[in-house]
Order: sequence, then C-alpha cells, then structure tokens
Amino acid sequence: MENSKIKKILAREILDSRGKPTVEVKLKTQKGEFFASCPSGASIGKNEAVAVDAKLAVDNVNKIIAPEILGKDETKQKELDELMIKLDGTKGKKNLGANAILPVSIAICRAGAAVKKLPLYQYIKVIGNWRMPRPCFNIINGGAHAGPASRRAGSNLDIQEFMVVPNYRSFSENLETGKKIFNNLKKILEKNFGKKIPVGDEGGLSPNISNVREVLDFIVQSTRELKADIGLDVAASGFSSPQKEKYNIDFYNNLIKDYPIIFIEDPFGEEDYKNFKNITQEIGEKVIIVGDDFLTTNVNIIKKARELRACNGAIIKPNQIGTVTETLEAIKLVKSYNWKIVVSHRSGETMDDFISDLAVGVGADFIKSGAPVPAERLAKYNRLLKIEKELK
Ligand code: 2PG
Ligand code: MG
Repeated sequence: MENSKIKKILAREILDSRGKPTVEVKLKTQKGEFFASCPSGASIGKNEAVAVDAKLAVDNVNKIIAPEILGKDETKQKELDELMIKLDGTKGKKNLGANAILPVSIAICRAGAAVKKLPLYQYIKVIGNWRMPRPCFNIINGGAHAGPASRRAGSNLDIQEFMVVPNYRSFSENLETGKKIFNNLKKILEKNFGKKIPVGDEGGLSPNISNVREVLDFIVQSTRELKADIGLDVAASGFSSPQKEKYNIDFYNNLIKDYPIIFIEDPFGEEDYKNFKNITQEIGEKVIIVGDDFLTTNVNIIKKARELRACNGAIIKPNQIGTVTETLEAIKLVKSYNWKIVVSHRSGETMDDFISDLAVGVGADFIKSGAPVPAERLAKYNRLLKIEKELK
C-alpha cells in the first residue's frame, strides 16, 4: 500500500527567535514523524491571516483539527487544507488561527513527500523547473526590526531592511559572498561607530544611522569588488505622515540612479494603490517593485494589484495566508503574470526550513532569510546548500 494514514497529530508551544511563544506540530504516519512550526511577523499586513494566542492555537490543533484529520491520507494536501479552511470558517483564519493551521499543513506536506519518496522541494514542484533562488541577506535592520539596543541608542532608521543580493552562479558562492560582505560591513561600521554595534531581529546590524544614503554608502564599500546587488524592504505601511512625504517616487528614482538596487519592497503603505501604480509605471522597468504587506500572499489582492499594474514582484510568506495549498495558488498566479517571486521568512523565526524547499520547488527568483548569522536564519540557507548539492 503506497499511502499510509495520519495516525497522530500533536501540537505544543515552543519559543520563536524573539522568545515569543509559537506552535510546533508533530504529525505521525507509517512513514515516520514529521515536524513543522510557525513563524511570526513584526510588521504585519492588515490582510494577513490571523495568528491567535499560541496556547489557543495549540488547543485548536489538538482538540479541533486533529480529530478531523486523523486517519486521512497525507498525500491529499489540497483536500486536507480545504478541510481546515472550512473548519475555521472565516476569511482570515480568525477562529483556529493561521498559526494552528499552517504547521499542520506543512507537516502534512512533509509526510506526503515521504510517501512519494521525494525530497520536499521535488514534491512541492508545481510549475516550471527547480531552481536555486538568489539569497537576499538583510545586513542592516531598521524600522520595526531594529533591535532594542539600537533603539535605546537613538537609532531611527526608517527603512526596515537593507539586503545584499550576491550574483554568482551557485547558491554556495552566493552564501559565501553574503558572509564576506556581512563581515566587511561589520568591520567598517566598527571603525566608524565603535565595537558595540547593536543587532536587529533578523541578525543584521543596527547602527545608529538614520540617513539612508549613508547606510547605502557603507554597504557599497563592504561589497567592494564582489558581485552583489541591493534590495530594500521599506515596509512603508508603518510610516507616519512626514515619512510618507519624504519617501516619494522621486526619492526612490534618485536612489536607483546612484546605487545598484534591484528591488524595492513595499515602497508605499499597503493601501496606497495609487503610488504603487505610479512607481511601477515610472520605474518598474528598471527596478522590481515588490508587494509584501501590499499583497499578503492573497490571490484576491494579487489579482487586484495586477489589474492596476501596481507592482511586478511578490513576497511569498506561507503564514500570511495559512496553508500550503493557498501559498502554491498565490505562487501560480504570480508566475502567470511573469512577476518576480521572493520567498520570505518572518522576523520572528523558528528552525523550520520549509521555505527553502518551497523556494526551490517553485523556482522562485529570490529568497530572503535575514543575515547569514543567527541559527534560525542559517537553518534556511544551510538547507539550500544541501539541496544544491543534491541537484548537482
Ligand atoms: C518583511 C518581514 C520579513 P516581518 O517585512 O518582509 O523580513 O518582516 O516578518 O516582521 O513582517
Ligand atoms: Mg516586507
């Protein structure tokens, strides 16, 4: 018999990288035990699926989801995801919580891959070919991700993420380059600001600089003769009104003239369709305009953005929507528009490395998983190293 059956599901509380409680699920089948856990964001889009209190989410898995899923065929990902969506019964997964549903969905996916005897990235292949994504290393953390030490030191850097995106042929070279650039930057900043540079939520440095160009100049210095581009996540949904005026299309247009920026994520607030549309029209040929809070991995919103031609790249975060099936649907749609895909971690992470297999499986253009330093970020990069070896 090819399929086993789901024999046991058990959720429990674990802590994420910010020390906040989240949910881990263990799912047992004939093929073994499969684990998955849920990350959480600090800058959360209004339309994201809801994460309920972790204790409640654990209970929801153990008391509501598990009894319905036990005995079912783990290769029926879509059916099981739809069943959980129905059990929840709300648009934003408000009852059961995306933090209850997603780890079950991912654990089912892992169990299904085991039945088919396929590596996870091959099992979740939906469209086109496997591909190693280009990693985007968030080496300067500002905005909602600047660490508490940085905030205490008076840092108020508006832009949330300054990423370097190495451009070599292999993932392993790109990872090595990311690490080199991070070390160079650390040295340069220490020379300028002393030995104790605070670290932000995603492992990037969080120096006391508020000028965006100053930060970019340091990054350019640290890349030296290495081949690397720059990506920005402005995360503008959190901006107040003077910031909104400062970060306008002209501002971004001038930046891309002076720096090797390849994508700008959320340059405007998530409801600012007008500016998203205008910037995509004006500079979308030169730079990828990526929607994160703007799209929230949600097919309905992605469709609307496409009708308006309001961006040409999408962040994909499974916990923004809450199931593997819906994540893959969002990816299919984005691919059909020929937009670029950036698979992404969250600022509050666990050791779960599902997004690495996801990125390869769907042939994503990029993956962002923070600085190449904290263990929960390296978990994703190290998984990609292994996949690359396997593919060779
Ligand atoms: C983002 C993410 C990940 P958060 O805005 O892209 O870097 O941050 O998880 O806090 O939403
Ligand atoms: Mg973002």
